[in-house]
Amino acid sequence: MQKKARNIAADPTHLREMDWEICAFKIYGQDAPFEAVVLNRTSGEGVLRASSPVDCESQKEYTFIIQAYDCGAGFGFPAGPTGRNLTNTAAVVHIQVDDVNEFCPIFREPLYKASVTEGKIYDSILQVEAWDQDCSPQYSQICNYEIVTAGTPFAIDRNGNIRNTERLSYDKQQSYKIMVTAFDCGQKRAKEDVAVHIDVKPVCKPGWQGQRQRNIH
Ligand SMILES: [Ca+2]
Ligand SMILES: [Ca+2]
Repeated sequence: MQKKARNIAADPTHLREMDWEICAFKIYGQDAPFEAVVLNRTSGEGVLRASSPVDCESQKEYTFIIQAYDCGAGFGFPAGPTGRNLTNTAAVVHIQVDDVNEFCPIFREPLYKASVTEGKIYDSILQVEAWDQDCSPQYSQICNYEIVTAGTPFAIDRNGNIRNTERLSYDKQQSYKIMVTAFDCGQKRAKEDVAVHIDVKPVCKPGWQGQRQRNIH
């Protein structure tokens, strides 16, 4: 607004005005929660500030017109500035609301379950997924998943795909319960980790099948 004031001073048509002091700025825009206050009537300097809290999650950006009013006769009525507006002093203002990383990732499911056949290596046993309410990609995208439980024969990639890192044996362990967490791209961790239950299924033994067949016949 300082720049705008200098433009006014440099414009001879305005310098000829008897009374060209700036008495008010008015904002024209749909529900723009901003107000402009005159700091210096002579220079036209003012400050633009939010009249109520702005929240990136509610609205990411605002566009409105700001108009300066001189101190002509009639200004100051309760209904608002009625002075002559200075036609060169309208400006379009575009405001982008920066994001704050206030939300943690949340897993879409309260519990994940899968089963695998023993002896096999899987590229992906199952995929877990978390999401985040923040408005910017930086603070809402999930950049990393981690297995919290130590010493498990599983690994997880950046997309939440869980795979086994070794062949599992039903005789050794029939099921696994592991805890998984997620991080957004601002490194904010999920408030609650999620449990993943993986059951190991035995491979059918030929001898057992043979016994069964004999019993049937
Ligand atoms: Ca976040
Ligand atoms: Ca946010």
